[in-house]
Amino acid sequence: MTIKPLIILPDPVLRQASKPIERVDGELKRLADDMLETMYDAPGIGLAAIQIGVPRRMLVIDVAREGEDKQPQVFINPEILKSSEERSVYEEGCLSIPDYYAEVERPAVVTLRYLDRDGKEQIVDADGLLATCLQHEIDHLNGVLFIDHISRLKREMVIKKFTKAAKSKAI
Ligand code: GNR
Ligand code: NI
Repeated sequence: MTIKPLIILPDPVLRQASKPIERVDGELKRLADDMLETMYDAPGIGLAAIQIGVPRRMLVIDVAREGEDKQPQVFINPEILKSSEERSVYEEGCLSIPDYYAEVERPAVVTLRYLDRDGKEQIVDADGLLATCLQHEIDHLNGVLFIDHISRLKREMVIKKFTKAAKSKAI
């Protein structure tokens, strides 16, 4: 297992749409394990493959609370079948936009179809933090970031700040 470097805003890779996965094989399982290790190391509660530069439709999540046993979950080719009318608001962050947080409103409950780590189709209802995190990660698969759900003024300020930081770090 390997910790991979994270892709950070404003890298255009984050705006790429990820491609469906055709085969759940050993190579894909190794990628899932690397994603989990990278997520736990960060630390974060979710990670999409594109955040380590791999444009494939897979994400990992662990929303277990501190002190609870680990609950690593792998979602391959996830699709939202249904979203609730009810909304919920969470303060979100993103490993690709370090140290920036903002409230985002999303559907409170989503019904999801996906393949698990063994390539088996699953359909589940998710609510609470899991629902928010799944929607945040599925956005990544479509090149969408949580700052796309906040005001334009705030978004432009964040992008400007990260663009400046990237320029000052470039050699
Ligand atoms: O670690 C993360 N925390 C988080 C908090 C609220 C809503 C979404 C998230 S996902 C984020 C990790 C990440 O950037 N995943 O793409
Ligand atoms: Ni993110």
